[in-house]
Amino acid sequence: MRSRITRSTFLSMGLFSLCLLAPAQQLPYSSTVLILDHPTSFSALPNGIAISDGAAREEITAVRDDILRVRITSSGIMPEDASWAVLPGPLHASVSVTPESSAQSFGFRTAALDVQVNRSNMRLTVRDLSGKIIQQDALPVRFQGTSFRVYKTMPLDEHYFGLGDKTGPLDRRDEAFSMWNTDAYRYQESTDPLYKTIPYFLIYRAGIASGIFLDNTWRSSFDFGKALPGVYSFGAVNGPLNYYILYGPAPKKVVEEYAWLTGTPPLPPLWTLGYQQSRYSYTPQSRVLEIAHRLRADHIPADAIYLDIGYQDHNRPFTVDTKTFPDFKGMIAQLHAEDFHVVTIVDLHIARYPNHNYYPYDSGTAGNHFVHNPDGSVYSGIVWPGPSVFPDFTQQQSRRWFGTLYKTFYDTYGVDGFWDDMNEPSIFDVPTKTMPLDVIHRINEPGFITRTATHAEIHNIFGMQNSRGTYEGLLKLKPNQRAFVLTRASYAGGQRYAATWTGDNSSTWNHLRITHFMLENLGLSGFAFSGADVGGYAGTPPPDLLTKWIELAAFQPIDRDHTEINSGNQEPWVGGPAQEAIRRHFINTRYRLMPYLYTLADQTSRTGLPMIRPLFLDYPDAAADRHPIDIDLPASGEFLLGHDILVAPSPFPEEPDSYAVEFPSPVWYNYWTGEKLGPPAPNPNLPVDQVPLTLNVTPELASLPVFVHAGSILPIQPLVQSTNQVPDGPLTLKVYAGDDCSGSIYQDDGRTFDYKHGAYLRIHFTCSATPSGFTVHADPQQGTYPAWWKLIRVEVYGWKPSTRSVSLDGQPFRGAVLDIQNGIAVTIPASATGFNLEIH
Ligand code: NBV
Repeated sequence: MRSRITRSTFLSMGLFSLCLLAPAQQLPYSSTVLILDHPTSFSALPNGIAISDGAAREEITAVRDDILRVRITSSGIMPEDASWAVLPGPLHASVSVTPESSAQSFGFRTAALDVQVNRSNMRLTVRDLSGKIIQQDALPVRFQGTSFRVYKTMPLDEHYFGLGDKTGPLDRRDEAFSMWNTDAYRYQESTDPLYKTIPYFLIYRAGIASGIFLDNTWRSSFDFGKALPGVYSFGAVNGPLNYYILYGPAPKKVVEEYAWLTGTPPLPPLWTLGYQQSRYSYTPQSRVLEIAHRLRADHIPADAIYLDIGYQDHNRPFTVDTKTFPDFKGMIAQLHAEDFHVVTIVDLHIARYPNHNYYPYDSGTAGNHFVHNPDGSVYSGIVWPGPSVFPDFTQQQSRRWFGTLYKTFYDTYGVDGFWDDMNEPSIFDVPTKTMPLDVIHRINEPGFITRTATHAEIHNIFGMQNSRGTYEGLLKLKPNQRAFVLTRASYAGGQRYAATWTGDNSSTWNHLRITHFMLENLGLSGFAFSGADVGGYAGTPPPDLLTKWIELAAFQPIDRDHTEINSGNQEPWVGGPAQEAIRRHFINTRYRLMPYLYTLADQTSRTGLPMIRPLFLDYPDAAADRHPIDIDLPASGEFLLGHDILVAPSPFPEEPDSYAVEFPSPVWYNYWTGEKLGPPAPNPNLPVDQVPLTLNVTPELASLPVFVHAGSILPIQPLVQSTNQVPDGPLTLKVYAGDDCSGSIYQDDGRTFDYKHGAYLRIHFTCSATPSGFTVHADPQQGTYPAWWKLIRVEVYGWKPSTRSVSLDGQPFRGAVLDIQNGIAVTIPASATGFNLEIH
């Protein structure tokens, strides 16, 4: 049987409109349709199977027992096997499989999965070893010209997460998205596409998670039952049909598998977890210092000040406007002396400014580092500096050259981090907002065939390669300093080079409401170090909105207040002392929680598990039917900071109405008071294990409901005004009695890579309550980094002492058992060999 090849006129697009398009913008579709539904041959491979349908060939292979790869070519020739996202090891990894076929299907088994292709219609079904369907083709794979589409069945109770920074509800179900990196100033809840292309999503159904990663850099699209009910689909306009299937069943395992494929984010410098102050633009120099001084004078802890484009001479990257910044280097030295770090924006476009000793342009031209038009001339587009040229970031040598441009700012001026904006790339005065699709990029890269590629192929990775050039350049300049890069555009795997933010959001309550959805989906998509402009970028927030935003952002990975040009001031003191006091309280809380945040950042950098998380990631069994409770209205405002902290703002933050907090497990504690909540009272209509713990909350401006999971041990430090300061006083361990009680602390110098050679500290804690007493145990310290604390104050919540006698490492201990709100506290000497504290 032959595959069906049909030719049809693409009437729905309208031939007339097609004729009006300039050649470079012409649609990449032809009318030739190829449907893969008549397999002509099957063969076994050591690591999978191959199927032919006429000239078309499909290969399904096992990368690991729990990760499959599907590659399909309509021509029979597999495209180049190279990836910007997948690390070289995983790209070439494979495991051997056990062939397993029947009269109906041809397939194989791994230690985790059963993979079958139907012999008559070529549809793929992936099951777990108990026979549960994980993923199944709903329709045949379809090629149309250069484009392709894959269709999967969409059970009613399945939910979809990820896809990077897309807006809309947390769950992607019933939504559709396209991937085309776009400068989306003032985007709203339905705006698409946005800045990043992360063609990866996590699938979750009744406690079982899997994932799909389409590794294709061309314009792609994802549809979750919007076009065809009961079917989700994905495809791209061109490029390889090459996707990975990741299998959990635990959702965390899928996240870790995606990190195994595409990399984890590096451990960030500690200061980047502090509060950061930004605006477009703090200028002149005196205004920058004024902001810094006010933060210190008002005792608002802060770690970084950002300089937006206003510091540059005529917006030319790698320059300083010496009229407004007469002593740039001195200003930075002064900010350093006051414990601030400085981040400068450096856009990727280089001003086309010949014959003026503008080194970035002159050296880039001499080295032939800029992208070209099809006729071989250098492409030029209008951006902030006026006519500009664009580094060819897909050439290793051009990235290296670009990386050297940071030398003066990084080495001489002492700038601490760099902010890569406009790298979709954004181009002014053209309707497409970007380069023409036929602009020519050169690929000159280990692992890739050396060739040219059009902008249509490179567009979605341009920002990622820009941030890679920045990151790797900074590491070259200071090999033992952790580099900090903040990028707006990126592609899957870009988390290896840069943190990110959600672009030009708005100062509205609705944007505050959707921020955590964006950050959670970014985190599930590899970008764990992310933040939204606190207070909103476009417009001026009313004081209450800014206050609430600062409260919430204190519990999110990157906490940067930023706003646009000509908007009202947005610093923490704006709106008066009463508002400022609330904001200070929450920023103080973040700084006290810094050991917990940094310990989480360390976990993220090793595992890829995000800092801000949807509830189902850590509590997949929260509901009896194991649906993700994040999609329930009561829980839709909630998010987790790590496993232990639950933040529960109103799901509709502008409304004064009370709301119910729904907890993902039966016992939690109030973070602010230590009060124990739960287990829930029995409900005659429900089995005991199905009664959720809920709490009714009346929203107040000055408070934010935050809870701690029973069985957590949180490390807390004395308040500092910046992460440069060594905390003065004991380390506090807040111990919340409960089952499987544990916690840990990770510390190092916060700046260098010395931790890779043993200069870190990691201590694991456990606790248990027995009839005879309450025990808190610390394992011996791992690593050689010295602790800053000499004393540890152990606070225990949810347990009452009887005799108040205390023993430390088996010896009677004289220290007092103090009563604190809802708990007790004992202070003991710290020891690198660990301790065993028993309270009776
Ligand atoms: O550099 C100016 C802005 C920046 O403040 C913002 O954060 C970026 O998302 N930038 C966009 C360029 C122009 C915005 C209109």
